[in-house]
Amino acid sequence: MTSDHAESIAAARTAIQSSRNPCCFSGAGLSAPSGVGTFRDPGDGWWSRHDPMKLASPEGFSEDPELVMKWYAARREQMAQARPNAGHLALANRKDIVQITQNTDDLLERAGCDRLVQLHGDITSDRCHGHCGHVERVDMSNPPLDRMCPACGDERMRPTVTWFGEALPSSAWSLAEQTARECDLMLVVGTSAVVYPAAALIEVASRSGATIIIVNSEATAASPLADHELIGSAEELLPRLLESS
Ligand code: BV8
Repeated sequence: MTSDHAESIAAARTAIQSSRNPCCFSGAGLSAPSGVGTFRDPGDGWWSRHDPMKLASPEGFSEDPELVMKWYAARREQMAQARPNAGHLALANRKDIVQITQNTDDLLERAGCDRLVQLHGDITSDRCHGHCGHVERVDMSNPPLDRMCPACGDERMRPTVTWFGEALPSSAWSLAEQTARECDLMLVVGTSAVVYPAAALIEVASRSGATIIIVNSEATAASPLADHELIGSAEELLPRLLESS
């Protein structure tokens, strides 16, 4: 840990300690140390092997439902092996921090976060693509493949996640927007900040006067908004930022 790194951690810690209404906005980089693939990191990112607009979209699903469900099965099996890391646990121990996440895994929940807003849905269940309302939890270590909805039989089952071109869950979005407007500090963790409208929450918080602290392994599109930017792994930095000394 270089000395200026230690100084920037100390400055960010002071800002967090004096905040009265903190929130956290997280992305795939928070779960990466748990072995869950990110979306845009070169090399192992999920999108590097597949075209996101093809696999995480209604068009891609109707074009090749078997391929899409095989992609989700691979991701689910990877997530089934994952455990919450020190970053998840450090966040879970701070019950004063509202968690807004783009992640569809259940690691923040399993770490013990109870104030959790999942903007892009939840990969641990499937629902009827035709909105008959049928939902079922899936066995992540033995995930289902392409199949028709057992309730209506008219449409296929698909993950309860928000695909490109689909609206975010309205209750989650309005809660996240209100939280971003009212917070006095936003901790932005492990996101490339390129997916909208989620990434706009950082601008909303900044415009409302909140202190923006970014924890990421590289600079991102949100870097210009940062009051403090800590470049490094969330698994290592979050305990240093959040744990009481
Ligand atoms: C909407 C769920 C309107 C699925 C996801 C053209 C066509 C269609 C739409 C659009 C278009 N152009 C623009 C759009 C809008 C589109 C969009 O933003 N596209 C972008 C990509 C250009 N948005 C949408 O379509 C949204 N819906 O606009 O609807 C509408 C309104 C009303 C009615 C109907 C429609 C829906 C967006 C949601 C898409 N779903 N996922 C699934 O998971 O399969 S997005 C996907 O990206 C994930 O959810 C993920 O969370 C999200 C963001 O990615 P990140 O989390 O940031 O991950 P990434 O890999 O990018 O970055 C990780 C970062 O962590 C990196 O910086 C890395 O350096 C860092 N890192 C790595 N390791 C660590 C680390 N940092 C710290 N520590 C570490 N150890």
